[in-house]
Amino acid sequence: MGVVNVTPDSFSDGGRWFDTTTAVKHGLDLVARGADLIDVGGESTRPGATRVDEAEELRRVIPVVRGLVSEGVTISVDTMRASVAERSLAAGAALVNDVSGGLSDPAMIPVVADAGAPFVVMHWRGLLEGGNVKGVYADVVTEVVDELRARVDAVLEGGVAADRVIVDPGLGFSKEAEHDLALLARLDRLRALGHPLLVAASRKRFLGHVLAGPDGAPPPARERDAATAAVSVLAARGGAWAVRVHEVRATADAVRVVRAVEGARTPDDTPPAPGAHGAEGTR
Ligand code: PMM
Repeated sequence: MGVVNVTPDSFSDGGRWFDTTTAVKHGLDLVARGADLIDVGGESTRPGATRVDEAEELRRVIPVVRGLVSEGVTISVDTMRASVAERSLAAGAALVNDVSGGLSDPAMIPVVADAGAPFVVMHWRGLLEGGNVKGVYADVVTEVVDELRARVDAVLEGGVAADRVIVDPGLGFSKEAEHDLALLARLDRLRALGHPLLVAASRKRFLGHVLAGPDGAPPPARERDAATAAVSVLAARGGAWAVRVHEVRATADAVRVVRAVEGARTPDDTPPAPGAHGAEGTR
């Protein structure tokens, strides 16, 4: 899933694809580089971002959805507003990606249910205004899994079919780097929810944290694409359905390599037991 943020202020690419023509062209470029679908968003979710009004969000998103759909691109719309989801679906979008998992707008779940569209339900503890006060966990993996399960139940109760629900741990949303890493270490627990899993790590703060130099300074967001591709490999190995990324080429190549190596396994290829070669000699 390639990202097209039609915003002046997104965290890693704000302002770059802000007019319709540039945004459509960027979406097509991402498809050429290997994206299977494009996630179009008109509102930044970065901490402290001010919400855009509905009319402005529609103005940003709908022409880009239309433009890409007319080119045959599969579109996901990244929005917390039911009206934007509804208009995007009418314009040909295939999927709704709501970072609030239907919590932000009570009309969202009925709109998605009526349309029969796939719905990304992300783990979310509210808007990130005033710092990361909600990002406190005793056991982040268990809490995120439990809270996601509760959201999935609510979405199903609202009429969305079970086979339309996609889950997402919401990396970086009310989470510190240690929380994001713990979640990536246990993708199996998220997979056990029984729904396709979306992993959206691209260029996020926790990668900056991992890559920080001796002075503690993280590299800028646009220099985190190799790190993002590493997460894409982990996600592919962990059985994720999709990864949401800003720079598609590195991820598409990385995932193809994972697939090729996995395809080269023969049925009797059992991996060696841990430590199996330790006794024979350390080189
Ligand atoms: N993160 C961002 C935006 N949309 N959607 C899903 N499903 N999951 C995410 O983690 C997510 C998202 C913020 O990233 P950006 O502003 O850098 O694109």
